[in-house]
Amino acid sequence: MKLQWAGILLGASVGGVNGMAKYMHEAMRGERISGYGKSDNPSWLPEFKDESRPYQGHRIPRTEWTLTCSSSAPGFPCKNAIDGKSTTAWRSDSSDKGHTFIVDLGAWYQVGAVVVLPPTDTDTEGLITQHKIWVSEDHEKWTGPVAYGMWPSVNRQRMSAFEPSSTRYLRITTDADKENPWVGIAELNIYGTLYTIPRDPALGAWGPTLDFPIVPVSGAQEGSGMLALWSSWADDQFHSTPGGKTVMTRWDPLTGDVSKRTVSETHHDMFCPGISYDGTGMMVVTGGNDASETSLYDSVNDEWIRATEMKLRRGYQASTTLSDGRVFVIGGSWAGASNVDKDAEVYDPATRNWTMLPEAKVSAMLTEDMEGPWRADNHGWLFGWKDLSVFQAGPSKQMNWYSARDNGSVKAAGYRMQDEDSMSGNAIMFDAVKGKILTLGGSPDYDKSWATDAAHVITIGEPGTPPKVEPAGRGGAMLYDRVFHTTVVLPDGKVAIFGGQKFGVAFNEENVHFIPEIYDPETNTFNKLQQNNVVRVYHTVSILLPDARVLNAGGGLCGNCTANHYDGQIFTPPYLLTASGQRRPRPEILSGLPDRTLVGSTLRFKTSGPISTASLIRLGTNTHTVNTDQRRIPLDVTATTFFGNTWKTTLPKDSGILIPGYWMLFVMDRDGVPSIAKIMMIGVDNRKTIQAAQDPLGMIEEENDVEAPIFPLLEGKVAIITGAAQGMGKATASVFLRAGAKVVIADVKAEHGAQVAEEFSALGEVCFLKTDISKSEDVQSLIKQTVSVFGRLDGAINNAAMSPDQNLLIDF
Ligand SMILES: *[C@@H]1O[C@H](CO)[C@@H](O)[C@H](O)[C@H]1NC(C)=O
Ligand SMILES: *[C@@H]1O[C@H](CO)[C@@H](O)[C@H](O)[C@H]1NC(C)=O
Ligand SMILES: *[C@@H]1O[C@H](CO)[C@@H](O)[C@H](O)[C@H]1NC(C)=O
Ligand SMILES: [Cu+2]
Repeated sequence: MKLQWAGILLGASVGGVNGMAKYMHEAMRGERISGYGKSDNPSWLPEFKDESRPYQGHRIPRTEWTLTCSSSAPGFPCKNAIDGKSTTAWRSDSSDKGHTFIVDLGAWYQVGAVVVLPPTDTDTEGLITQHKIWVSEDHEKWTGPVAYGMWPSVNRQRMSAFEPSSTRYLRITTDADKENPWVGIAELNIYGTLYTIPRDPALGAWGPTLDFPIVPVSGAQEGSGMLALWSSWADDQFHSTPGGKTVMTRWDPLTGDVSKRTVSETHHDMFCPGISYDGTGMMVVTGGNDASETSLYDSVNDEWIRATEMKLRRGYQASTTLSDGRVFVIGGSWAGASNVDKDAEVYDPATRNWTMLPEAKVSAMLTEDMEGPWRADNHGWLFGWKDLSVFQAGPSKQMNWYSARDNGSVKAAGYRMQDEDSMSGNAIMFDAVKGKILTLGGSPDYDKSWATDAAHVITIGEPGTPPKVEPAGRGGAMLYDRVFHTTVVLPDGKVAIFGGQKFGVAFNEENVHFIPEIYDPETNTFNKLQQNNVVRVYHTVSILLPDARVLNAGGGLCGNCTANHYDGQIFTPPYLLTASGQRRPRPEILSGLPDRTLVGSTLRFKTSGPISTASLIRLGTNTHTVNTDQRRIPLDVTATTFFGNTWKTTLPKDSGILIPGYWMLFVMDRDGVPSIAKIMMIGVDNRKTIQAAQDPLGMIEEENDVEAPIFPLLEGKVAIITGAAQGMGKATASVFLRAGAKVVIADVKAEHGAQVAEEFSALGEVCFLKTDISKSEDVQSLIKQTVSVFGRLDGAINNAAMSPDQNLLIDF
């Protein structure tokens, strides 16, 4: 403890030293360690009975505070918010401009949480739901929001916990809300820590906190770019479900908007489900508390759709998407009886029906859990692979190859060296081209079990062949023993690992890891990332965002227990930060990438500056440590350019590697700084799946009239198109480019021609040559220049209305 205290003083910022010293002195005297001084001895104090208290947080004494509120209703002054009595409150007026509450703490503290008790006598009137919290050392420069989002709209104490920073001023703002024209605070308390966490941008950075109206236990990236997160039938518990509904929140990373709704359309309590994006981009959520239901989520239209029930009842099963876009599900004895073998079945998006695979036996993948069969088939580490196969990498010590052909099959695939059963460990395909899977930690039993630090790289090849297993990191180990941790593959191929415990106990918050780590496949090492101050253990999720940051959220969902976390935190990986913690400029994808494409296609696109690599990461879905959707495909890019920064890349042809569904394409510059991703639906050249993809809701009855992909028939050919600055000639140039040809746009209109060439530069190699085709010497020079630029000439389309010297152009 002594050492840590020394660190505090060293770590305190210059402005904070005096305040900290004073606070430290009081804290060390013991009696004021929670701030209960003579003059701040409230009759009401926050209690943390139904959520996790601010980690190592101490209530800051309120005697020196000065309050400023944007307005006060008569008889409800600001100061009522800190008078120690829960029966008196500050109330704002009913302004439609929103409200602000500013606290001057009178000194500097490492502030890390705000706890608000709403007016206790008004039911839901006056509740603050949407809010933003800002902090400042000097009232001039405000940092934040350090936390924002939506608190649950029930009349009870609510909290925002954020990374502690030196703060003297704290500002809470709420937007105008027609439903709730005024807001109130019966009691406001602020918590500080007795330590600072040194911040090193080279290790990444934490913040802001997102406050959610639910405890998010499951979450998914959406094709829309938003995030969907959900709990169970209630926002805080999964027990005693009445069934039939789920509480969901959605976050829009662009606007910061957090919304809430109850999903009852699919009659499905989606707690503890299997989740996979099928080959049409529809999220398929199976089983859980309502163990036979299937819910489909069309994120682009924000619509939940009920599908056929599974053949078997399941909870804690795992699912993965096959090379043809169907979804394979296995295990799940946690719900719907554990005396039946939960063998595999397959969901087909084209018919929305399930089919059993009676020979794809679950018995091959059971662990020897001390709690018996209801735990033994939970949370499989599944990877859809070539030719309708599935590689099962764990958590059982036995690995297996499954196949979804005919009646299904299973074949043993060896062990992860000496690894034990690794329940609630993580497995992630960080390089699908090479078939590389990283496995991390877990524990032999689901509950009350010691975690391991075991880490392996498994390389899979052709289905059914033995995989190669190698130790990952020094001695085949992570830096820490972890179970209930979460893992995200980053665009650059590194793998970030968050939270978890040393000794895994559900809904327990001891033996917790606050230091994330990152695996670098190039050096085969694990390294520390920036520490945070919020516990993330059982029931947490981590999801890569399209802007290459990570959301690390949730924990708990245990009713009136102290492990509930109604929030998430954004982690910014080191690749986005300069040495001083500023944002590094990112490359930008400007144009050329389609919303939909097929496996094997060649993409041409334009960026704002030079790039060196690109990668695809499949949209992730995460619950209970399992994210079978997430995988990464490194892409080679080549420059194709006259105008600079136009690139070409070819996608893998095998849909067992490039599993159909939604993918994010990131480009990275020379320093490894990733762009914001372009989200694309990548399909297989299979009419049934393409049709379902165009029409996820099954509304189109006619033949689909989608623009047919243009096949690269003219790959490598060089063509001149005259009169291509506009109209037919321009359209022809576009078709030629999309068919793979290199095109010379010849036109007498210099300005138009150059513009068209620039516009088309994302489609392929194109240049403009000003040519008056009525002049023989111009035409001679056009041909000469074309050959000198492209090395050859294969053909010409004389679209312009004239020919030189009134003669027809011959074919070259
Ligand atoms: C799907 O299942 C439903 C109900 O079992 C059945 O009526 C329907 O014919 C099936 N459709 C297909 C295409 O198999
Ligand atoms: C699948 O199993 C059924 C029932 O046992 C059997 O009749 C059928 O021949 C099997 N199909 C294949 C392709 O093995
Ligand atoms: C939690 O406690 C409150 C107050 O005692 C009670 O109203 C609520 O129903 C409890 N919730 C659960 C999930 O037990
Ligand atoms: Cu659970």
